[in-house]
Amino acid sequence: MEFSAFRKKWTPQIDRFLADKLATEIADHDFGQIMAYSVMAGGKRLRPLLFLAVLETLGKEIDESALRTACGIELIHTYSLIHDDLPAMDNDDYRRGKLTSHKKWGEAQAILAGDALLPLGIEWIAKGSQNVEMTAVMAQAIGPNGMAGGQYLDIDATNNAAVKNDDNYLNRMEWLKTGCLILASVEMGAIYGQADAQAKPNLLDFAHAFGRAYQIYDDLVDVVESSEEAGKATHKDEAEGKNNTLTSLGVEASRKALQQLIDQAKADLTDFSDPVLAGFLEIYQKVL
Ligand code: GRG
Repeated sequence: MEFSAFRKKWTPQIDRFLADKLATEIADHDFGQIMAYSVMAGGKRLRPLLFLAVLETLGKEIDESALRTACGIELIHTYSLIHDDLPAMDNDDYRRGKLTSHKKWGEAQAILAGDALLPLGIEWIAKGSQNVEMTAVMAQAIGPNGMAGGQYLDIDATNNAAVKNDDNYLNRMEWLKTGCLILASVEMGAIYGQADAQAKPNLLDFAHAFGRAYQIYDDLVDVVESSEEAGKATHKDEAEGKNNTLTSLGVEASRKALQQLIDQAKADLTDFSDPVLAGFLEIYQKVL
């Protein structure tokens, strides 16, 4: 299936599943509402869509269990955003065009909403997949050797001027923060869809290139949007003193690196006849 049709078909189903289950499966309705406020704030659902797209690519039927597993990934992603926005971390007032969780509900409730979304996501993955390996893949991707480790490096770098231009450090930090969860979404799809020994490495190679590209894209979006708004190239992260590859590489070199990763990701998909995964790469055109 083409990516745009796939996205149109599954995004509303992901949204409905998340809304229904958060409204009915959380004993305390008010707490469920605080969690749902951030989950239902209009995310792109990139990671659950990636997981489902791998199943589609492998010809595996997408049923309610697959949907619960996919939505578990989105719960975990949302936890990371809520905690990342906290005053102790990025201190952001807005996320997905709405007040951040701590601005809306207070810091303690935002911490708790994140604390609850993380294990709920793991529970949905475990129950949806009935698969220990998939659950472990996710736990590893978000732990000290994954997303939390990347966030640690990011926070640590703010007090360490030496690493701001250290490409190895920045690449590692960005991979752990962003790439690991994207890779895990694809790897879980490969396990759930029973990818064979030829398909699995190709899917994982695609996920490596796609995940690395996503962070570069995310940094470039800020540049493109701020230059469209202001008529000149300003960069929000530079202004805020953030650490990323873009501030180290510069805009044109970042675009070139992004194009190389897209080409690599496309090459990793040549064995698959279904076009859905290649379609995810179209989102990058906006910044090239
Ligand atoms: C708190 C342990 C901990 C980790 C936080 C995710 C994260 C790590 C930080 C967020 C900061 C950031 C910009 C990371 C890059 C990843 C990224 C692009 C997140 C936004 O994901 P999208 O673009 O957003 O999929 P939506 O809102 O569409 O879900």
